[in-house]
Amino acid sequence: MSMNNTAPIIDVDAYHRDGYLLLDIFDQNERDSLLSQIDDILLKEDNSLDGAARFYSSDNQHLGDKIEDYGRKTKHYYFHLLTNPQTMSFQHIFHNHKIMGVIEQILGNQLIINNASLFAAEPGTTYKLGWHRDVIQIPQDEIDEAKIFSKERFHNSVQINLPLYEDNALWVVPGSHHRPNTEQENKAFTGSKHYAPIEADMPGAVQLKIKAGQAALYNNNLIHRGACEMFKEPRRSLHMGYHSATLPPTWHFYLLNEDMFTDDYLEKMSPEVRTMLDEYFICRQQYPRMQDTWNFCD
Ligand SMILES: O=C(O)CCC(=O)C(=O)O
Repeated sequence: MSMNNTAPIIDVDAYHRDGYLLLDIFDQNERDSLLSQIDDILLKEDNSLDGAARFYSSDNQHLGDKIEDYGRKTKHYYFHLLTNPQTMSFQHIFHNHKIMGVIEQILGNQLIINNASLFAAEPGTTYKLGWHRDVIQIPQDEIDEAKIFSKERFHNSVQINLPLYEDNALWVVPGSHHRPNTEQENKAFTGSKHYAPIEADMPGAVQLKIKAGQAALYNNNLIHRGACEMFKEPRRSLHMGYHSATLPPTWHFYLLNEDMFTDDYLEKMSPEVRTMLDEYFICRQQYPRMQDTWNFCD
């Protein structure tokens, strides 16, 4: 895919300095249309919302939820979109020209999608994911912070959150993506290199107030978390990750479960999404070993 000149121009230096950036992406019509495509699938008559407010731990949210379970518990849901035939009606978002165009300004061209999900919750839900950097695939004793969180190392991955309602649930520590943890941050992590305890206080934390239709682009090496005491509006936030095929991928690239791509599913995809998936698998053949992405030579 090549640079699209209708995408907004972003301040790439500010993105690299802070590790994140907010920008306007969707107008009201685009938002409403996406929202109705999503809610048509999510709010089926038979998934009645239980309304009982209690806290469900979100630690393992990345394992993914089932669409038909939506609302059975008052919890934050995480739906995988790349591997789910039920969510095909809004897979066009993966190749949206504005999204691709802004990410190309950071990573260069030949973008490959490697993650896509939907965060969804109903008003009254409490959501707390522990502070982390997205390094969960790396065994803790192999995380060499000075090597992988540095200004010198180009991080070939951009993550994007795209809320369709105002979303205040993403918290970040600005600038933490290109340096190891400070002593105070290490204290907050209490010895873990993956997740801090849910109630940990993180120094320098900033809550991102992302308006409906805006996007937060971020370097997912940032110390960040998802957390909201109580959603006042529904949460419908799309979440995607890309890298450029012009450079080796990072560990974020390896989350996709290849077994989910049955011939039947691949055949039903739109030609654009099918091409994106074909490009993903070509890249995966080129870089088959996830552990090379952190055990690299200087
Ligand atoms: O809920 C969010 O916005 C952030 C989720 C998150 O931290 C993650 O998926 O790694």
